[in-house]
Amino acid sequence: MRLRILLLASLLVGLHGSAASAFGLFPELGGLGTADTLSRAARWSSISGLDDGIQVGISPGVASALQVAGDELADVERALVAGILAWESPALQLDVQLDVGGTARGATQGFEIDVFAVPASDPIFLANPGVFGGLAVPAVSFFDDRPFTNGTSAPGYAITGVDVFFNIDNFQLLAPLGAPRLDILTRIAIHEFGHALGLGHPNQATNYDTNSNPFDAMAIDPSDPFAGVMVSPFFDGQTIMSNEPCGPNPTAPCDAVFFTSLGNDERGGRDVLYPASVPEPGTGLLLAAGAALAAAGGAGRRAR
Ligand SMILES: [Ca+2]
Ligand SMILES: [Ca+2]
Ligand SMILES: [Ca+2]
Ligand SMILES: [Zn+2]
Repeated sequence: MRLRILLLASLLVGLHGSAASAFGLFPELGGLGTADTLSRAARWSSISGLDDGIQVGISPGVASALQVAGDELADVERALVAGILAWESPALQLDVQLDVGGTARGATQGFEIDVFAVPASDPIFLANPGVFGGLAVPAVSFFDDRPFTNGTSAPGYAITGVDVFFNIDNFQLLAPLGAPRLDILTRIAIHEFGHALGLGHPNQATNYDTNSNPFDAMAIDPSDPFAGVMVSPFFDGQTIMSNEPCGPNPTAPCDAVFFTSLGNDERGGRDVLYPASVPEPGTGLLLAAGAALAAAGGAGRRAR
């Protein structure tokens, strides 16, 4: 049992994608000031297919490959898709198809984002030995005139395709956890799709914020999304985009691995990269629903 807990702990450490922050950027750019870095940073754009949403193809059998004995397949599918759709905003729509033909390995082949589940022995995991749960491999290209989601444009990188891989063997290590492991699947899906949308690890990449408090909501002006955003050494180590949510050497899972919705860091990073010109509908309702759950003493696990 102790060995399993240690293996599980190492899985929780290794939630990260390939090279890859508040929020960070992925891939990181060097040698530019903050404003130029944020403006040029890789993101999806209408020039690379964002105008009709990002088509996400989940390869046949992915959810069943991530199914651990005791899980209902429908619950695994729901947990996976929920982690992907968690990123949606009026400016960022994801069109997810489960068990669909036409996915292809190669970041620019297949759907705009393809999702695969492969064993630990797959070359993609052998080539990235520090990675345990999942990995995002993006392709990016530079465009002289790359549109933002607020209708303005500037030179910069656009993400043109991504492959996301889950490690089948390591998901089996979650078996001792029981049903809450589905929350871990959702968290890992949010994390990897954060990379697929252009976000890095705030605990490793340069961390950006609008102030020195890593826990508050970032107020982003959609018409001027980089205004007031600065480099900050203060990050929230438990944020979903952190790859050490339980610290560098955890011996047991901490609450942060069960987070199943965006925190302030993720929302801030998303809204800087994908400024939405209209307020997000339903936010007030969601907050009210969250408060009601917390008041009921129920699923307060992700209320932050
Ligand atoms: Ca598209
Ligand atoms: Ca692909
Ligand atoms: Ca802040
Ligand atoms: Zn990562």
